[in-house]
Amino acid sequence: MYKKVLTLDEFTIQQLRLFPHATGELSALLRDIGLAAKRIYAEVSRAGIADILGATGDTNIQGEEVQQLDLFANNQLIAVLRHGMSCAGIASEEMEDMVAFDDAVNNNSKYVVMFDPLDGSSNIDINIPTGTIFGIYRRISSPGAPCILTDFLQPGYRQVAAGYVIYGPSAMLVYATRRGVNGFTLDPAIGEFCLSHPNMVCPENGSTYSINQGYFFQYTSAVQQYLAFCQQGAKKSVGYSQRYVGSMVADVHRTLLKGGIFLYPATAAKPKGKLRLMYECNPLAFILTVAGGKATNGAASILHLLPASLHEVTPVYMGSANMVSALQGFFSASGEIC
Ligand code: P6P
Repeated sequence: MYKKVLTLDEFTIQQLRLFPHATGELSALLRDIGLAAKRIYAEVSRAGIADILGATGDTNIQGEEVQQLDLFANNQLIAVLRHGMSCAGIASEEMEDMVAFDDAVNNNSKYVVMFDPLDGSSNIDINIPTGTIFGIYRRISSPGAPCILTDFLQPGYRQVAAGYVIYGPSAMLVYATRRGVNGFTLDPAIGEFCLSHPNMVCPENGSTYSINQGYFFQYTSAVQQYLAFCQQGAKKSVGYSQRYVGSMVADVHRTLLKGGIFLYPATAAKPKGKLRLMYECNPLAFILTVAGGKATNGAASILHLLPASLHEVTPVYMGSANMVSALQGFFSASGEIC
């Protein structure tokens, strides 16, 4: 018996049918992002063949070397969102300032989108999974005029939807609204994202912790004690294993599916953390939280941090609720305020 598998387009339209009051703008936005993701994956999966590997010679606002594929991904997302009718403007890891799509149609759109177009792109040359991360907010400013910076500087809990696309052995788009988290795997035979992981839930517990052990002596004592707990746990056959891809989307995707905890603490070299609040931590924290997980900066929920600027960074600990809670116990015991 052939099992009907919904495509992303069919799923978003089905959601629209369930909520007749919806205007369809959010569904259209998600389909636009899915289209950009297919174009990005086509290039990422050809990176070794097409002349698109390597750096452009520029550095971005983060002071990081811009890879050619970063720019390609950034341009694909801007193109589909500007051409669509659901996005008033964007902010990107690759660009210092926000971009208002200042035209008669988009000025009346009610959403803005923030994204990291290709997270982990430094791993492309060695064929390690990378990803696109995005968060969607309802604009605060009045429609009819270009969107403004205030529309972007909102706490993560105000995201209407958030998601990522992981470009690995297959391309998979995962997105959350308040109604749940769903995963769509790209079927190359039909060129569509198909619903492969409905109603995703983050297990309450897991058996992996994910952190760059190389910075151990730069971490605070609470983090060091927690890592020792994870490692000693292994002796008590608790079975904690360390897994670290070095590509946030890949490490968080594994954590969402299998449980576990992902940690990127502050270090002596990066005392405020490395990962960006607005277009890395907030979208992934939203997804994990809707899926039943937790996400904190050590002192507060990631989703309740009030952003002061587009590119600010934060320490981040996210994953299985029970594992994040256990880590928070180490912060409380040490009296550490992040
Ligand atoms: P480190 C990739 O460069 C990235 O932004 C994230 O995807 C990843 O989690 C992190 O940095 C890795 O950083 O310091 O461990 O190399």
